[in-house]
Amino acid sequence: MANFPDGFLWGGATAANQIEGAYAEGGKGLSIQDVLPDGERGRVTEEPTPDNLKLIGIDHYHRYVDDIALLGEMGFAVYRFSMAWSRIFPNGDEDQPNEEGLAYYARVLDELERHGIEPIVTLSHYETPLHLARAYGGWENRALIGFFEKFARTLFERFGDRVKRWLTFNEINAVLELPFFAGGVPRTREDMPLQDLYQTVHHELVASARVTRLAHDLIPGSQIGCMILAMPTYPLTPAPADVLAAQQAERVNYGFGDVHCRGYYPSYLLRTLERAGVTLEITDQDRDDLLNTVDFVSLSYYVSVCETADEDLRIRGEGNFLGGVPNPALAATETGWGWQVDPVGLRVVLNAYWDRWQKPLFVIENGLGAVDVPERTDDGLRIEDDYRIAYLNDHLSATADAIDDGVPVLGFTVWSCIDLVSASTAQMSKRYGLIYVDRHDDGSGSLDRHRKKSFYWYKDVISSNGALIR
Ligand code: BGP
Repeated sequence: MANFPDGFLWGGATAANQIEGAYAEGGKGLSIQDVLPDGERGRVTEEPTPDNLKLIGIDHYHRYVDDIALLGEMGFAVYRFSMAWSRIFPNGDEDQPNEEGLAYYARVLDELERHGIEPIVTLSHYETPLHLARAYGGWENRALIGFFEKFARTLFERFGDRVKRWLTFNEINAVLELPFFAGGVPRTREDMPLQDLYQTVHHELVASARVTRLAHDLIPGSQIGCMILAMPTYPLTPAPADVLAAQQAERVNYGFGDVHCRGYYPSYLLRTLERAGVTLEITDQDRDDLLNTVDFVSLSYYVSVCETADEDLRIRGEGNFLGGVPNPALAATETGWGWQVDPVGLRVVLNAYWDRWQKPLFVIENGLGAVDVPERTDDGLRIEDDYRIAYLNDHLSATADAIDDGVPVLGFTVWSCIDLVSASTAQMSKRYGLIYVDRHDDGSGSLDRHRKKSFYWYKDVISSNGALIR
């Protein structure tokens, strides 16, 4: 039996662009997601096109009252979601916020309060306003720091009495692979020299630190987290050259947490940049800003990868954006999308992060994207997603093991509580939810909600504070 501490924060997570829809309602401006019909896979359209499932999403914008009631039914202590930047500042560079957008999120918070669910709000979940991408070149431009700070200040001033936990950038390290998707930079990775890529990263890191300070100044008792795409990197073989290659690959991702938790660039990262001929523009003010470190580290965890020094073996497998060499020891445990399932990797990463940063951790995303095949019964649809239950059980068990190892883990929010549009592939058929949404890849479907078997299972997990986890 697994042991979770009293007060462990059980819940689920979503992102505005993957659930809300209503892409042009309520005064919302366009975000980069509105012109990315295939998710992160590269196609960028001039205007929103009807094949982009995110334009309607799961229509959460209109159905949030019922959706939140379902979260309440599961007994959620917390719910992590994002407030879409382009709902609050439609172009991103206005002086005054869009009151209709603020009113919408105030109503969402009302519903959460009604069900006793604490909100955790992500400020930026792959949702840069499109205008900031097109007119300014996205996060490659230092001007975005100020626009982001204004957005954050608006939310902190309006909702700071109701929201204490905030996350800055979702999966901040993803920008290394996906400059447009994660950073609003209208260039491909291949066309971006390391100099420009790391300058982009630097602007996001400074912005994250500046809003951390702002939250601490404006919101008594606020807790600010960074959010890292966690992907433990194992050596492909015990050969020392592979161990070194794995360590170096791991550091590429560690760099983000190091700056967030220590308040300055680690020497290995500065040295790597220097060797590559990169000279970052880091002002004295930036250095001062970076000293505002986060209160906790949140992470998404889906896959682990391997690394090798052998060029011939360095093939890139499928994975959560960053990818890596597939693990031969996990060959038989792929999801339908080629992601290798590795619950032990979660225990590995929780221990490694705690050892390194000594900040409380939050598993803010973990779950299984799978095809569900509903059966029609007299009382509706039945979805027997035992595979999802098994996946979550094993990852929660690994979380409990890490807690038992001495790692302070604040909570676990399932990705996702409800089916939504996938980020990487923009499909509905890659379902993550505990709640089924009747919508399909061709856009058809009633949008009705149905509780899956995992819904009832998670409800029992929460009410037993994890005692059901094996
Ligand atoms: C993370 C993102 C989420 C989410 C999840 C699952 O990278 O933060 O937005 O979607 O992964 O990935 P996907 O939807 O690509 O299957």
